[in-house]
Amino acid sequence: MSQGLLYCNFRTRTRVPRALVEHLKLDIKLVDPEDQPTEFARDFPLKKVPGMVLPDGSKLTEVIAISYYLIGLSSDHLAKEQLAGSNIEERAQVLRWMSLTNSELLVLFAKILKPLIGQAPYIKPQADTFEAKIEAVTASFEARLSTHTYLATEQVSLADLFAFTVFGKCFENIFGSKWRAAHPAIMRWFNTVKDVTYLRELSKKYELCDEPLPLPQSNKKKESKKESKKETKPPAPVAKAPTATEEPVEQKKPKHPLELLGKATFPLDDWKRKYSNEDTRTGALPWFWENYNPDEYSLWKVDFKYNDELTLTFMSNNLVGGFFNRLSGSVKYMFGSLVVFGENNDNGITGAVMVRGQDFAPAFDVAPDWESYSYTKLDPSKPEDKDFIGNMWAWDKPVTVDGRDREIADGKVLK
Ligand SMILES: N[C@@H](CCC(=O)N[C@@H](CS)C(=O)NCC(=O)O)C(=O)O
Repeated sequence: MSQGLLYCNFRTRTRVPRALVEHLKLDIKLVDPEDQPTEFARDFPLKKVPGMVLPDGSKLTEVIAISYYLIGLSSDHLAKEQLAGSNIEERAQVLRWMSLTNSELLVLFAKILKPLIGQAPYIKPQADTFEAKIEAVTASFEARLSTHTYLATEQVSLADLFAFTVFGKCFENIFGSKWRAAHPAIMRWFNTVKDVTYLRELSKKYELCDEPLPLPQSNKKKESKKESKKETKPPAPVAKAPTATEEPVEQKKPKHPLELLGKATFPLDDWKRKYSNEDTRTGALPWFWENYNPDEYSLWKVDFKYNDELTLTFMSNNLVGGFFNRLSGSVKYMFGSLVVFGENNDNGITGAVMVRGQDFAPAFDVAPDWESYSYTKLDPSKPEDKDFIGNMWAWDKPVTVDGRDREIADGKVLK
């Protein structure tokens, strides 16, 4: 009998549970909430991952509880003891570091990141507080790791696996090279844990950023204006602290750079409706080629750069879903589709996207992960490029990659 069902996707808290299922060879069904949205919302009204349905129908939430439950299912006693701790002291230390990672490090990371990627307003005093708090939290990791190889015990435990996935996200987005140089013990530990089999297979290589993500554009301007006026202006009256309902002036959204190109004659919204409502080959595509205006829109082949790090096809498709979500700020200037070709543990991501203007960057660079993809301009006057675009938008034929015909396993449309 199956040992249960685990809802997981690309989000950070699902990585360790998924790794445990794979490495402990548990008979657990992995389901993406997007594939069973009704059941997921019914069973997990908070709609957070990970969530587990146990064989008796009861529900389990919280990454720490789920991780312990999964380990408990394994018959591998050595692995169990190593990961969860072999006595009460060790188990308590594992829980301690997992909890600190989950409720402090990861939460502060999200609070710092969201304003930088446009998901929350940027309020400087709040941002400063979060920065100070995350510095204090990471200082306790640095202190522990200055005198010990691992976080909780003398071996790699669950705490290391989980903290690794969270630090990985921090290094990609907010802890740049300067920060990392100032935390040598954390870096030594991160590089040691990186090679643990539990993580090697499921985690993509984290691309450590040099510089943290920049402040939102409007804030940067405001800040430098303030700086230059500092000496000439009398002291400003004490500013009223922003309340939840009161957006500071700085929050005004900057215009999208593609707005400057003016209104296009090609009716993008009509095209998106046609694509959704009509048969792609016989209805939508003929209309598209009749109306497409290459002076207004360019067409791009988009390829994921790290196909050899992809594992399950549904996870690759989630990656595309996440990328498209992060492109939402530009979607009114874009249309396209990326597909996942191949099968589990041998798949890749490619596709065709149309963007306003002749450059891909202004449309794509709103997504923090846009540089994980390569962009090659397509010329629809060439039959092979035109065919590629049609195939990527119709999904009805295998795609040829490096001379191999690969079946399309899944895909997502950006519209
Ligand atoms: N307390 C929960 C938090 C779970 C959680 O927030 N998961 C995030 C992904 S890392 C999520 O599903 N967020 C979706 C949302 O908040 O709507 C736990 O520790 O597992």
